[in-house]
Amino acid sequence: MNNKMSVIGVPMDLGQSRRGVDMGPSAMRYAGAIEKLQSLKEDIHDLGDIAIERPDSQQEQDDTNLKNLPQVIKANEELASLVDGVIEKGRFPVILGGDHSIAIGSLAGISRHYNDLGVIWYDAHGDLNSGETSPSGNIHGMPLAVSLGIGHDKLINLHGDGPKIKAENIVIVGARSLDPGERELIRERGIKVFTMHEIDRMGMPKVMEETINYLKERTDGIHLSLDLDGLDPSEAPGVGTPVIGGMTYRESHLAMEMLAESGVITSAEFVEVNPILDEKNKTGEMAVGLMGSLFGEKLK
Ligand code: HAR
Ligand code: MN
Ligand code: MN
Ligand code: MN
Repeated sequence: MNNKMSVIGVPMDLGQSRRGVDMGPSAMRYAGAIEKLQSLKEDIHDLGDIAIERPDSQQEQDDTNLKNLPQVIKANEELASLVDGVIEKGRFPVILGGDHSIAIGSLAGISRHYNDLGVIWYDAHGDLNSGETSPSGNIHGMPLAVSLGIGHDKLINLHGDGPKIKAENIVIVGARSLDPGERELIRERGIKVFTMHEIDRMGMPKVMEETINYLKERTDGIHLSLDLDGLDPSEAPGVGTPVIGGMTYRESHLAMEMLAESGVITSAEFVEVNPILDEKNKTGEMAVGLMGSLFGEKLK
């Protein structure tokens, strides 16, 4: 794995309805994210947090069902350019969210550098909605669909026209809350999903082995998009949309460790940490612990 890393914080909470996830980058920094990375890799640049525009209180909801669309676009454009530049310099981007809508910008910036970018979507949710299928209008439920070229034009064409990734290069791990439109899309496009059912049946070692082998043979880089709500809320309570029956710390740690051993991950993001909903920064600390495992920490 690349020893040179650049960290970008994205204090964005406009892709969903519960305030506080904008403090996610601070929570992870407070839990020692930078020091953890410095202890494992030789060259860490902290690029700080990008500036997020707030919606003004007079702002009218446009004719779409997408909340805070102009601000979400702006933040993601900036993130995409930054991430693009980081990879251009031969460095590994580590993105600290923020709600999951920021994956639109991450993937737009990263995908420029690969012909077949793979994505591991570690999440309770599929984030495969569009304005038409979304039950909430929250853009954090849409980034994977957007990256496939499904959704609002301005989101799809952000930092480069059209789809950024291919359906066959995605693996979703930990899904247990999928909306009807998302299920249909998964079926139609043949997206590989390991739901909690498969994790229970097969065990995490087999799930990760299959995930790694599947992506390794068809991709030229793999982005890990880790939504902390993929973990069980008893262990990661500081998230806006908790869903019971999630992956444990041990399973998640093992998953990260297997990714570290395989050396396949080329970029990563940690999203949806909401310290307002957390218990003494347990979820921020969880994120930093998983970063450690992903980047080669031993003896855990
Ligand atoms: N599927 C629901 C929606 O579209 C909930 C999405 C929740 N998303 C996240 N990211 N927390 O995974 O609104
Ligand atoms: Mn998500
Ligand atoms: Mn989620
Ligand atoms: Mn271990």
